[in-house]
Amino acid sequence: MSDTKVDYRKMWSELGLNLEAHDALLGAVGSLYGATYLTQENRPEGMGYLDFVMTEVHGLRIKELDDFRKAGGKVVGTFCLYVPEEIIRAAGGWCVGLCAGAEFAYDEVERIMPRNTCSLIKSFVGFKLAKVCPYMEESDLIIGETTCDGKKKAYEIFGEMHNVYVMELPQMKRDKDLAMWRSEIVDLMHKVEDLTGKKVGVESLRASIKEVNDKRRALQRIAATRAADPAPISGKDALLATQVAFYDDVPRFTQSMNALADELEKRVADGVGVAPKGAPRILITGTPMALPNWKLHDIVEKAGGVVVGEEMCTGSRYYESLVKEDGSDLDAMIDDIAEKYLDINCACFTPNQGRLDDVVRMAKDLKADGVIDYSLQYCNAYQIESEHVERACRDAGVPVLSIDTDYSMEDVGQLSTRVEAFLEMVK
Ligand code: BJ8
Repeated sequence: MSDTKVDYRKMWSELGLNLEAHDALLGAVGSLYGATYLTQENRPEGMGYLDFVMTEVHGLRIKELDDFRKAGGKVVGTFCLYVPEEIIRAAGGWCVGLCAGAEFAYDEVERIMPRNTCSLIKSFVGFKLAKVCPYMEESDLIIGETTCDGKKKAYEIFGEMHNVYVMELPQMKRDKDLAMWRSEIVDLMHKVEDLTGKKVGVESLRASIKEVNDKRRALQRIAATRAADPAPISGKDALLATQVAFYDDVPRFTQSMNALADELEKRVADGVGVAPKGAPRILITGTPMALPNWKLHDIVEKAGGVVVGEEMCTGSRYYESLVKEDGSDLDAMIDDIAEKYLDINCACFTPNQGRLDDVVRMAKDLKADGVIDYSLQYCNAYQIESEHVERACRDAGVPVLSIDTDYSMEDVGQLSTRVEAFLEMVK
């Protein structure tokens, strides 16, 4: 959202971006950010860091990636939580999570894939076709994964436009699946080593495990403060922290989030909140909300509720569990990484009881008055799993509302009416 007229245009142009389309995207994201974020009252001061990061989202951070690559470094882009950042960093690469949270160039996308494809997939293909994402263009390699069928097939098309490597992810969590997954992680390690020209060693992997764990620990501290009533931070701001975690510089981000957590812990001790005490508290579960998808959080919070947690890949699934730090050698560390990552509860897996348990546990821990189960349209895995989520919540005595939507703003009025009625019902 930096001023598109100055500074960075040469860099964007060298990256091959379509400057006109890129200006349009940046302008739209800037306006949305202003309307969604900067209108909030009583925000924690620590959010200033994330405001700054967002202001420079295609500016300073891209310059850092650019300088890193010009000095011989390699950038690896990812789309899914299952791709272990620790391995990429241990091989000397930088990892950036690619966003795919906005509608762009759908007309072009629908010429090459069905209309009834989920927004997230259409978004990343659209960003590539329209040449508007500098993170994609800075990625020397993009890692795909065999999660849902839509992504799996989309990577075949995407692979014709970019250097893509696909990891095979099992769909069950038996011992033999873990063994297969571990071998995929070893293959990824060799792939990234070939790219960077650096071997993963015991010390580098140990350091990267610690570094990424520290980032997750900072996010865990922020998440824990959201159990307080009044909540010390809005759901929107907490969501933004997780979204930025995917692409910001790791040590700098961790330091800033620990400073934010210090402030939030003080707010809790002082009884300071962003929403009045007693405001309806909502846990959101479902498909990930990639930048700049803030739609549902905004609807809930503008209707007088407060989002106190996200059971999703841009939420607890990202930071709740850590890789063990006591692995004695490379093999043991790779075992630990394989175990931690296979433990993520995506609806692509069957059965997926762990997610249902997490939703109920989080609703209790965060004292949520209700759960909203959010699915992107045409995402079969999450839409079908919705039945189990509803049942688990009802059995636990937690009211639940299921919502199917996409990235467009056309249904905001209708969703607001449903959310307002739900908030009224849960209080
Ligand atoms: S670990 S949730 S990031 S796969 S919404 S593209 S599933 S049709 S995003 Fe995901 Fe990894 Fe799972 Fe998380 Fe397909 Fe559904 Fe679209 Fe989805």
